[in-house]
Amino acid sequence: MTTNVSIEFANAQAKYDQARTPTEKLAALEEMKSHAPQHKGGEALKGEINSKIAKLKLELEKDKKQAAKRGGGPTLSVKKDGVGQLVLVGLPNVGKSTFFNAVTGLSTPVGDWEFTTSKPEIGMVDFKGAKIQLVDLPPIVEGSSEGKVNGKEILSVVRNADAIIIMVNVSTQDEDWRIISTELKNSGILLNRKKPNIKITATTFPGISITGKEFLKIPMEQFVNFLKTMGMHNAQVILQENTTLDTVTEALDETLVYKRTMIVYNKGRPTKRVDAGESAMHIAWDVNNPRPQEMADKLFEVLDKVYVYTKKPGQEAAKLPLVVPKGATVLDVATQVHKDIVQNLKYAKIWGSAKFEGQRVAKDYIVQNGDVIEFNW
Ligand SMILES: Nc1nc2c(ncn2[C@@H]2O[C@H](COP(=O)(O)OP(=O)(O)O)[C@@H](O)[C@H]2O)c(=O)[nH]1
Ligand SMILES: [Mg+2]
Repeated sequence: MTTNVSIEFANAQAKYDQARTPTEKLAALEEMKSHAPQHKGGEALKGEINSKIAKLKLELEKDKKQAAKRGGGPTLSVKKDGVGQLVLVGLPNVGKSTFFNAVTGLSTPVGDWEFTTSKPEIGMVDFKGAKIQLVDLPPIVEGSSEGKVNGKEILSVVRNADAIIIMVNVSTQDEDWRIISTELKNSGILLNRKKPNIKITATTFPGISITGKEFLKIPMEQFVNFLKTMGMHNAQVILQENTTLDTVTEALDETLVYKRTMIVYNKGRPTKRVDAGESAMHIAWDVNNPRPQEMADKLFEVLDKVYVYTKKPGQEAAKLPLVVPKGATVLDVATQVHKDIVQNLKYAKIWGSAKFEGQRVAKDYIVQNGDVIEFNW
């Protein structure tokens, strides 16, 4: 565009050049507009930006009509089974199938040939009698997100999984991680983080009202302009965390999915971790010391669920655990057991996480791993 511009403008322009989606481009253009020079040439530049914005708005409309499938193209699906579905992701030859066989007890082909695994293999991992589904996938390579070696199909399985196990080779771990996280990101799969917390609701009042302005880290005008560009003219916005154009862009992008991840380091002893986000889990693994039991515990932990045992008054607790989402209450557990219990539940007794064994707790008590719950109804 022009040469005589500020650093802020140049930064925004760099963002524009790197933007992948129309929404990201729009956000960058809005930022460029607010940093456009004030001198005469600046007006022409603003005009140029405005016409780009108008064109993108049309593109965005078209995109919406094509439904929210990022990347589009071929997909593959693996039917879910058990208490949760985990997928094994990694570059060729890193040892995924070897790990898969060790924890599932199956014997799918393992080998030095780069593409030994050519389709998803499904296995079940025993966790205290509950079954976790583990899917061994063909490898991810640079360019998978563009369709290289069935990348679109493979990544569509990853998108649909409950959580992801990423295996890296210790001697190339940073490069492995860079390639895998980039391919996942390009497919709209973000790891170990939450969607930015921005609530936008349409209102019947004209204009945009913002609650939590102190969280806005960009000029108000830029923010409001961006929302209007995105078609939001009458809206109530609630901000609860620091907000920039990047975070709003992400919050508005419905094609993104968020997954919990465990990084498994193979073929050597790791001396540091890859930068996979705060909530990522990390574990070293070695085929000569496979520790299937410990792996099963870790796989369950990645799912972010809780296992409990139910019992009837005067009887033994169930042998098989019941698996519920983390944060589930006594009432949530009852809902999974029987609707009669839900309707007539008076109270529950808990052995395990309660202050004392057999303590009476209310229906909204949050259950913990290993709790025994007795329903009284
Ligand atoms: N040294 C070593 N070799 C391994 C380990 N795990 C797997 N391998 C070898 O690495 C090669 C590729 O393994 P495979 O499980 O097929 O990898 P995949 O392509 O990721 O499924 C095979 O020759 C395995 O025997 C490990 O922990 N240590
Ligand atoms: Mg394999």
